[in-house]
Amino acid sequence: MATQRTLSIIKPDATRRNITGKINAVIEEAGLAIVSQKKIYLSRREAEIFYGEHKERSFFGELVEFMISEPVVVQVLEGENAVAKYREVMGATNPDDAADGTIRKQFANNVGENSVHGSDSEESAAREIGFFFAGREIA
Ligand code: FUP
Repeated sequence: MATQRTLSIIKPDATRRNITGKINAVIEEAGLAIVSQKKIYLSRREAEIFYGEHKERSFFGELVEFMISEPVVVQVLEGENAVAKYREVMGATNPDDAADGTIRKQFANNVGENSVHGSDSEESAAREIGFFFAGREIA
């Protein structure tokens, strides 16, 4: 497996609870390196574009409000097979279905406030890293 990069977001439920360090510890213990990160407020427009694939879903409005309610930490993670690896480390979207030891099992409040985002494919990772880090050199 080749070294890959993936885009992670530590979401508002986690920044609000001051647990970004705990989540980063799980990421690093899993062997993924945090090669870049920044804490930012998403604009409404950015949140709507980022989750555009869900715009017809009933939860879209709530999801956008949530994502702009507090700062987020956007990160580029690197490691062997990083896209699939981070999906494993995050656990299932709904924390009730997430495996023990995963970030969502340990920290998520519910299916909406689920603490982290991770790209779902190499193509999404490239697009999402470009969305947040375009034009910047990444370590
Ligand atoms: P994931 O790839 O695991 O982040 O999950 P999805 O792309 O399916 O969903 C993206 C986000 O939409 C979730 F992180 C939270 C929100 N969502 C809900 O609020 N309710 C749902 O039933 C499904 C997703």
